[in-house]
Amino acid sequence: MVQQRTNPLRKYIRNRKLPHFFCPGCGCGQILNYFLKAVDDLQLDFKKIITIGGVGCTARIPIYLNTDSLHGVHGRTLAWATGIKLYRPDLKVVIFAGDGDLVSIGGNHFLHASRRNLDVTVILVNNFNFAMTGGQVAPTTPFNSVTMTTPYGSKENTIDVCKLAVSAGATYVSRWSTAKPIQTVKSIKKALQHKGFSLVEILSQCPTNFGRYALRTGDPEKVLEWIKNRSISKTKAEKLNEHELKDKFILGEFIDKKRPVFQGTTLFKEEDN
Ligand SMILES: Cc1ncc(C[n+]2csc(CCOP(=O)(O)OP(=O)(O)O)c2C)c(N)n1
Ligand SMILES: [Mg+2]
Repeated sequence: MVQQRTNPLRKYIRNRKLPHFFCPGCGCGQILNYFLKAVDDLQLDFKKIITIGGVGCTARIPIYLNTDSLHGVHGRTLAWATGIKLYRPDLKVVIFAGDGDLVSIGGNHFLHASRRNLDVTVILVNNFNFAMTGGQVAPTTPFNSVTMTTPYGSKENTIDVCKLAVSAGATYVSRWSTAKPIQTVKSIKKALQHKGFSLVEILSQCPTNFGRYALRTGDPEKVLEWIKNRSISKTKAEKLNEHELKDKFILGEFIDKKRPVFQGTTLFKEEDN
């Protein structure tokens, strides 16, 4: 008799029939898996985690999770997270944000949540474009890339989200890619245990839109290869000059420090804290 094996992480997935939201080869499935592996390794109480998604491919990750979750307006994940965290500081809030969601429409919330050291974890899926809406240019799109809205190549400078987070005041910040599962899981574990604003940026392949327009390939492996070829560790990057680092993605941890977390100024009386 053939023995049926169940994936040990299956217990964290909502027990209903859900459609498959992601395109073949999309990195979102891997990232969902990395997050669950981190939760399982840490044996976190899943009922004490709230997951939030805005709108976008990435924002659909929480739909699969058997946590209380919120799926709402594009770019406003950190506004909800602030409200939840101030009312229920005992809950762990995890945000799955697309690059457009976090630093384009949601850029202002991102600066202020970092500045306040809001005690939440942000898992940023950087697929270099607005994927769900068809592949428009995003603040993370590499310079000169062809996208659906930049047929002659994007002429806008790219935001380094990790640098932005560190300078705004976030207290745990790292960047990895879907090609680095061990480091990514380790980093998500650190972020989940961190008290304060933690950001794990994960560079991820979007074959359907970024691949097709910018790299002229819809092959997930080739898009992943492109990410891998451009990636360099922080230790190696420290020995290179600005010119040599052009077009490179620096992977590693950029900050891990302690600082008082935001608890609001008027919502709670001193004795409630
Ligand atoms: C207020 C608002 N503006 C714009 C949109 C349209 N919209 C939906 S998803 C999206 C971009 C998603 O890109 P990103 O956040 O990078 O997520 P991805 O799909 O790439 O994972 C946009 C512009 C919207 N739903 N709501
Ligand atoms: Mg995106």
